[in-house]
Amino acid sequence: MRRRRFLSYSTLAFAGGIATRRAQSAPMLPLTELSARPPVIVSTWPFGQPANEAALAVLKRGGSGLDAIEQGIGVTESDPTNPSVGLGGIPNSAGVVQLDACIMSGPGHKAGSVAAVEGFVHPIGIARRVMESTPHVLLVGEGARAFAAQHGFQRGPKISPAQEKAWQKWKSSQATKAKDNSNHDTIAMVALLPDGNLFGGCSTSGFGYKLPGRVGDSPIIGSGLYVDNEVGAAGATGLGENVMRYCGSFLVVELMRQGLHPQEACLETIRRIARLDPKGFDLAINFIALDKKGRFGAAGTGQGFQYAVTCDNFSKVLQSPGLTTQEIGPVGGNQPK
Ligand code: SD4
Repeated sequence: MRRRRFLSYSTLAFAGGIATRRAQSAPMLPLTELSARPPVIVSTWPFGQPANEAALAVLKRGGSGLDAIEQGIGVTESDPTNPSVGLGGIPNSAGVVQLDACIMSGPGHKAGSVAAVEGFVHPIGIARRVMESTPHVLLVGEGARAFAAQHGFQRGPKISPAQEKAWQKWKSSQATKAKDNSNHDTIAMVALLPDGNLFGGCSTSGFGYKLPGRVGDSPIIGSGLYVDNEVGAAGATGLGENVMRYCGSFLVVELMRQGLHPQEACLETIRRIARLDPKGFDLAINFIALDKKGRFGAAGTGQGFQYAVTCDNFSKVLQSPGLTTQEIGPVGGNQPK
């Protein structure tokens, strides 16, 4: 019973974020134009654009791919007005912001990740430190917090004043209204450098008013992010439970390996999930992808997903194709056996 209530609250909260994004308009380019000479940086949502631009500036100054990802995503994490990434994000049901993040390096196929970490401004930096200075990939909760403290990471409040107010309201009404809980989104960022190497990162405050300890797709390698230096990189945003049950980003990369254009790989991943899932297209999931040739793309369920692409001569927010209305045959796990 309590579980059912949690799901319905959170689904409403989540839907609010997607609706907010849908209000903005951006061009949808044909497949032939979804390509650029590296460096190319692709990230989720319009708020990814300043993050991409910061990442590109890092590369221009001679920074590494990992520096670009860390500092680019760091821009979004530092924004106290962003209600879905960093400590300005929506808290869990106990009123505490628990952050998830991961980072991957194509060279060496390295990965680092933190989940449900409280009170630190830059989970992406902590994830990188896990990758670079421990034999592990993922640290969670109290262990991640202690690690971050030991390594001197910047601390922050457990919740922002604005989110505290919204949480108090949510708690007293015990009913989530979409308008109170907009922007449940993640920054996933993937980058291709001129030397052909790929990098990626992902950071989020996750699902609003989630159960304490809930971990979504974002810090899970292969779900919220995957980088394969031979093929390409992909990242996800949306309802993590619907991504992590399918290893979504891994699947996008594997479809690129089979020769699909990154946008087709994102679309096919969503079709595959929708065919299997009892929810059909009612999944609230979105993917971005970038391949080794500098081709990129994105797709989402619904109509709302926008993503940002930045390279030397342009920086744009683009609209991805949505799959709600597309006729692809039976979905929702109802396909003939
Ligand atoms: C999560 N995938 O924690 C994240 C949230 C998100 O758009 O990306 N929302 O499930």
